[in-house]
Amino acid sequence: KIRGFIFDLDGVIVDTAKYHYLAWKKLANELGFEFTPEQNERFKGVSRRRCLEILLEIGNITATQAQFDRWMVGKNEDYLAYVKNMDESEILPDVLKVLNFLKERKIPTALGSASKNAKVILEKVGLLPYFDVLVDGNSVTKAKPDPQVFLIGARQMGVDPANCVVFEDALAGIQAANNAGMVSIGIGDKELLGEADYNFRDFTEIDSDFLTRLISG
Ligand code: G16
Ligand code: MG
Repeated sequence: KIRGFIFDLDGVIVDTAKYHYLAWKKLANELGFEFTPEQNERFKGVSRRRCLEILLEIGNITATQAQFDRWMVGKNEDYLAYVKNMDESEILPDVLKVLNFLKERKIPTALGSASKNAKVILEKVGLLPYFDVLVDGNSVTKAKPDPQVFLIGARQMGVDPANCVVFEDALAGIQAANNAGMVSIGIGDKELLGEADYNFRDFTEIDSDFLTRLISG
């Protein structure tokens, strides 16, 4: 029986990956190399610090600590310039349908994201009131596939991990949910997310019958 619902942010609720991509691409170009959308796939669900490490590997660049820190700050400023213009039109299709289903039934919800900007993004798109618990990049020390982010979310909701479900678009996130002993739902490419308990292309494929079955076990 599912008692708590946990949502990843980027790729599940909103498509901020496109803004992350543009900000990383700008930095790569400034450093003199190209960064493609295909390469950006590796950045999904990965912390900002780890993304920069991967980017510098791609460009074959060694950075001093000071440069590394400066590039982290610069990328985030560029990213936040995009976030600043976000509004409710960027909520992915039928996400609100699912959130309203849960709200009407007073079922606990949590956000479980690697992003340190999660709260401001939820505010921008008007979804902050839909979440009882926020666990983001500011409150975790271990990255997905470590289950930490989702276990904290379950504890703060007051729900046993075995009674939680997680919506995720990244393989590491599905693995984190599985490692937490939760039901995992892959949102996106089934080929990439085959380890999930259930797979859907997006929330338009999730109907109230499915949600009702989850909560009535
Ligand atoms: C998101 C994105 C990642 C990004 C990370 C950290 O994860 O998918 O690409 O690097 O957040 O973001 P920030 O730089 O805002 O702290 P998630 O877990 O929401 O999919
Ligand atoms: Mg994601």
